[in-house]
Amino acid sequence: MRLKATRRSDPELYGLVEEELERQQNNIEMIASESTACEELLELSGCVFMNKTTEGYPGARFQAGSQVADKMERLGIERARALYGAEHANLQPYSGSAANYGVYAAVLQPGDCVLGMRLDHGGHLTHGSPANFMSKFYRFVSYGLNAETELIDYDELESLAREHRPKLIIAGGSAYPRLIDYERIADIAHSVGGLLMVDMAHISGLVAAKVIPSPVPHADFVTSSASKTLCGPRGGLILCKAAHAKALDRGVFPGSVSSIHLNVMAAKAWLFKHAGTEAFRSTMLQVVANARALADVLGQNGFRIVSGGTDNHIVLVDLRPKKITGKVFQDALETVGITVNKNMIPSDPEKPSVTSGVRIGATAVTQRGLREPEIERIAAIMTRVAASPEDRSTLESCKEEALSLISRFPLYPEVPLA
Ligand code: DSN
Repeated sequence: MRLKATRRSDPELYGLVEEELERQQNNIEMIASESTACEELLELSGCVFMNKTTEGYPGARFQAGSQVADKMERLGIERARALYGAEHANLQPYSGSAANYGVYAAVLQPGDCVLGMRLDHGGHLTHGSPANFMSKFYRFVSYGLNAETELIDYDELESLAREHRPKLIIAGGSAYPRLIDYERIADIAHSVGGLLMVDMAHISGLVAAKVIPSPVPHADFVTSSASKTLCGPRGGLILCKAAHAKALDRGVFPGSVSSIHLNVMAAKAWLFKHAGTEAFRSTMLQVVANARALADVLGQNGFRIVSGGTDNHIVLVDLRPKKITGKVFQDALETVGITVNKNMIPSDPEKPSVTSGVRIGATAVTQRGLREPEIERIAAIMTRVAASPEDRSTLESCKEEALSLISRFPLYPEVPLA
């Protein structure tokens, strides 16, 4: 990439960036939370806004010299609101997790009850996992999936809400491949005097492109990171109803963040314009088509697809019919140049470091231009690897095929690499 100064002053570090670029170029990247940042995002993330310290909100800053930052933050907020049809937007959270903390800071008191989806059923660490420090402050109760359909068990969710009367219900997660009935969960939350927060981190690009239904009309708060299907920089955002705007802004600053990462905010502001284009929509439509093609072919080849398919960018695969674990499959695929992550399947008998499944995402490969024919070839490679994860000659020939496939789709076709 264009790291000319770094190349001169720190060849060692420059070498690592080059090495990572080469890794990304030569591998088929299918981690569901990843995407490829375009040149504008790389530029803006490193622009001079990085030099400016500012806290507070436009027109009410704690540091002088924030006039331009004010204009940029206002522009980003307006673009985010327009993109999602939201009444209010806050772009200051440093990440999707920090966005969730911002909402908690806005509406919860220590000891309050929160109802979120189980991590091993597709939720997120910040939605109530005992491993996350939020569980020290709030009383998290978890709902999960119906054992047969592997869809959210809305009846269980409702009865837990009636029993515990949570102040906040959280919908959304990291490994849920299906659509969510936001209206129903909002009704449940409001009927027990609570609020609904939807964490749409994984699907916010698909929502922006109107490829899947939006939680915005139904949820009191919607949180997201920008770097998953939204294909943006690593940062967070929160949308909310106007009635919660003041509380939310206080929950974010001074509640849970301090000085703003203005450089990343500038990249977000660019993104919110770009994500409203036809080009972005057509990429998102293809993301879903590619994920469906992957689920179909893997299913035909003897893998069990959790919930029977996908409505978004995620395919969650149960490997037990193949008699291998998530760890073995992830490692074997890495050897051949396909990057996925091991993932718990619902009610997984294995521990999180082993797992019975993998989670596969279609976003980054779709950005590179892969369509159904290439996805079918990837599924065929995955099938061969699953059959012989320790056979060196199988892995060698799969590696050659994966490299020859991905080499036809440059990661940065229009960017000079030096
Ligand atoms: N939860 C991680 C993931 O989905 O990969 C990142 O937020």
